[in-house]
Amino acid sequence: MLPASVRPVFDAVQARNPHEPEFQQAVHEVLHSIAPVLERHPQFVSGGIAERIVEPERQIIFRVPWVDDAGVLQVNRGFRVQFSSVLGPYKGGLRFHPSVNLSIIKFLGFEQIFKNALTGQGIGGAKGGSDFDPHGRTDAEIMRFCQSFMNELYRHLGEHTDVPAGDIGVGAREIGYLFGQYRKITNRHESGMFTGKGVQWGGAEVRTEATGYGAVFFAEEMLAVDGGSLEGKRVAVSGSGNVAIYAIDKAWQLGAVPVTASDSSGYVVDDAGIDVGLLRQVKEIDRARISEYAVRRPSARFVEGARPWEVAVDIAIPSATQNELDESDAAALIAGGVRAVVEGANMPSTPGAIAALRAAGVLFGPGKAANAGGVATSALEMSQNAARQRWSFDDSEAKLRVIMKNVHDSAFDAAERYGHPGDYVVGANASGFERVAHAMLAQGVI
Ligand code: NDP
Ligand code: 2IT
Repeated sequence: MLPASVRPVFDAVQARNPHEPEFQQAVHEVLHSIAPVLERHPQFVSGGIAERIVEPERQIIFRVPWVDDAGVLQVNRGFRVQFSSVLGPYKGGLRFHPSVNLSIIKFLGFEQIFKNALTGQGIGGAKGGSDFDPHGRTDAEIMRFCQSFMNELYRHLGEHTDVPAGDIGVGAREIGYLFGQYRKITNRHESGMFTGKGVQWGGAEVRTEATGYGAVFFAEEMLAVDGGSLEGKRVAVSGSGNVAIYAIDKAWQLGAVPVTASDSSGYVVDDAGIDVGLLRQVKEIDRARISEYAVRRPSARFVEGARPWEVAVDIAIPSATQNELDESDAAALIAGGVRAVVEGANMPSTPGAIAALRAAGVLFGPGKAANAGGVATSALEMSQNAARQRWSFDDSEAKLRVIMKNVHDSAFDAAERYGHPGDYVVGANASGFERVAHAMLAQGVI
């Protein structure tokens, strides 16, 4: 139940955005968490901060026409939701996936505001993408799609305006084509207008690894507060993309044993521990399905049409997509003895799952905090681009580690300050919101 103080804001969001369940879900959670913040800051209430923050500053929806290899015309829909620029230029990834619609882009853009605030850096919140499905498309088709997408989006971007990056379905290959088209149209080699670029042409070291590495650093911080560590822990990871691969990689490095990976067809469980080299070969190079991992690895088996939460583990790191871990998955994890759930993806746990985990005393690291290492390293990429510098891998990883500790501590402290000790959901939302709200008040009603 939402506290009465924020209920009218949620009712208005529901009335105004009736067909946007993911956006409503994200708003509901944040409003719930910030009710105690509003109580303690009457100026946020009189300044209408909550009413204003739930409405994007700008939304762009556009046609993306392109021609496939068979010569057939295709039309996709493109989105960019520029949610808040109060702390810096709009910042957030692009998602290419057939499920993409306005609700999904708005929930992601909304979450991004508070995540980015929590990093302590000068970046606003945005998200974009398309209902384009890159699976099974040739390189030439991907390139033509990206070029058409940028033919429209370029006019809304810029290093001081809006700086996209990757997300589901948008990795190094797509970023290359998107950046190249922007450069061609504008006649500007404007490095800071995109992050996640190749390290040979303005990309930052560690940006590729940052989200997965950051989530595991966050897990380490949470476990340390609880008197534990990653040493010897069995870890279930979902997904087998950018976030999952590097979460698995860092889990190994910090002494844990990651035993699962998945995609939308099912999951693999490997009792010898996931072989990162083989996983990268299968997913990044061969662009094959996760079942192929089990074909090539004797200690692994593929479980079709299921999710990895039925495997008994100490730590779960959902790193695929929204609402991929529901109440029954949470019950299975609890029955298997899970100690911590750390969200590598955005909003992977349903509200029912979070409630069940909380009731069982499981440590829970929400995506807004736990996966903030990706965008935080994007901000480091922007700094390097602005200064025409290139920092080393070790230096950049050390910076990421400090940022994740600060993100953890900000969320932990805010949870204590607002009377919910140990509740990182309240802590992350409250801490991010405080920063955004103060800036909005200072900058007037705009
Ligand atoms: P990738 O495209 O690299 O990988 C996505 C993975 O998730 C794939 O294994 C994909 O499998 C799986 N997946 C996608 N949709 C579904 C679905 N509906 N059901 C089951 N599995 C699915 O994306 P990323 O690793 O970059 O992103 C993963 C998550 O992390 C997303 O929630 C994203 O928003 C979040 N995130 C990403 C950041 C980044 O820097 N990249 C930063 C912070 C958060 P399949 O191929 O079968 O679709
Ligand atoms: O959800 C996210 O934080 C991202 N996809 C990364 C955004 C970014 O701008 O690096």
